Amino acid sequence: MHSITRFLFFLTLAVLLAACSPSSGEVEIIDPWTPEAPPGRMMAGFMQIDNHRADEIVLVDAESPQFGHVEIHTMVMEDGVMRMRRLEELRIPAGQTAMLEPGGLHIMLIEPLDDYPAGSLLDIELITGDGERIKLQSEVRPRTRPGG
Ligand SMILES: [Cu+2]
Repeated sequence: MHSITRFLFFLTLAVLLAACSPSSGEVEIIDPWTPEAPPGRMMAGFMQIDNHRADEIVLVDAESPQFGHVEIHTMVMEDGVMRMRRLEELRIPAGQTAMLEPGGLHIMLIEPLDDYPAGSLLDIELITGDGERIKLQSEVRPRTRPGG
């Protein structure tokens, strides 16, 4: 290759790689799921959130068209008992991961507007302090029985 051709080739390659790399600013939602709950009861949203951005993201709220009310919750120990608490801000530093899993952080899906048996898909939007909406679909899965 002529040097100018080679230069343009590598320049194009570099631009393509930059556009595809996770550092181009993606927030990745991995394996969002929700345990099945009795009809009418509130449900929980679990997932892994990877912040591939160069900046911290701050989640301040969440919404779902399938629930009357949605909150971000954490678990805290109070008088020797684990209790759920609403979290005003869920901060995920640049390059870091937040795990929302049973016994810890979760999205609390309150006031279901319908029944959502296993196999249902729940539309959830995570809302940042900047008003950005991160959309995801959480799959309702059968509750696994202890020991079963
Ligand atoms: Cu909760």
